[in-house]
Amino acid sequence: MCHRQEEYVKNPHLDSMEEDILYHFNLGTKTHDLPQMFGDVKFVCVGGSPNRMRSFAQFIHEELELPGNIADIRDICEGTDRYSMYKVGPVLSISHGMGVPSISIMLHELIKLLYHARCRDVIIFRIGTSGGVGLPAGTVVITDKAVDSFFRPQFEQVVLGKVIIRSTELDEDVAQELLQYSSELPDTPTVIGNTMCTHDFYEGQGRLDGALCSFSTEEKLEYLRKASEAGVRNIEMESTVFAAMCRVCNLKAAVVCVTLLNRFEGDQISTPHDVLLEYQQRPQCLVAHFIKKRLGLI
Ligand code: R2B
Ligand code: URA
Repeated sequence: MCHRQEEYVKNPHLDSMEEDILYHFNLGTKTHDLPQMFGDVKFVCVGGSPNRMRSFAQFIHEELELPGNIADIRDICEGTDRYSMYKVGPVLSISHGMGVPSISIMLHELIKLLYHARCRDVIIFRIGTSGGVGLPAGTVVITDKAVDSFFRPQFEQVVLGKVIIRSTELDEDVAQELLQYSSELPDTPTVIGNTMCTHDFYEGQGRLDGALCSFSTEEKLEYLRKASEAGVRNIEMESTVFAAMCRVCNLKAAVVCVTLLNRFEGDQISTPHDVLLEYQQRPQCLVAHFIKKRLGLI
């Protein structure tokens, strides 16, 4: 039996547009042959920093033993400095900046890109950093549910002056598969848990060290305890909108973030730079391992 995969986009207006300009990528349907450029993409990895996503592309190039030189992997979005995008074989690596508005603009254009390129069966990963809730620094958290600051598994978007609520559940099978593969990797302590997404790094995450702070140490710890009771294991700034948009658009998605500190013990990120770099590679190694397994390379 032939199963027709649902389209990734959910917008009836798109079909009547003569041209679609993906403004923040500096790409477009008239100026670029998107099916030719991206039609074979099967895995998309997104993360905050442009440099990290370039090194991830180089790393994947080596892991997949692709031909050519890593120095030749160029930024497809070099015509704009909003986002960076690298393609290595079936893997696309894109930066999304910090916070919900930045990643949501990127996701609108990415999901349209996958649609215009007629991609099929794509899995998308957010690989990032986070603050741990009761976990030692360096732990990888695979997100079960992305929750908001009230610990609700939902994302609220204001559309035409009204609040639209979307669910933030992620793909359970991909999460379980990632957890299983983590046990095959050295130095990759990994858990599955809820990830809280906030709209601020300082007050919004209960930090005492921002330019403003309106609460006591005891109130901060009480909030973190409540988060922990609600199953929250880490805190970052993009997971709810990432989960919500991918879910509505039928994209299989997972969030894999390493913790940089235990928020019960402090707020400042004081770990040495080289240790932080090693931590940041952990989600990359896990996702690379997943991709290699799926491609039958290991
Ligand atoms: C994790 O790290 C960034 C803040 O430092 C933010 O983008 C996030 O989600
Ligand atoms: N990213 C966050 O959003 N919070 C942290 O505490 C660390 C990284």
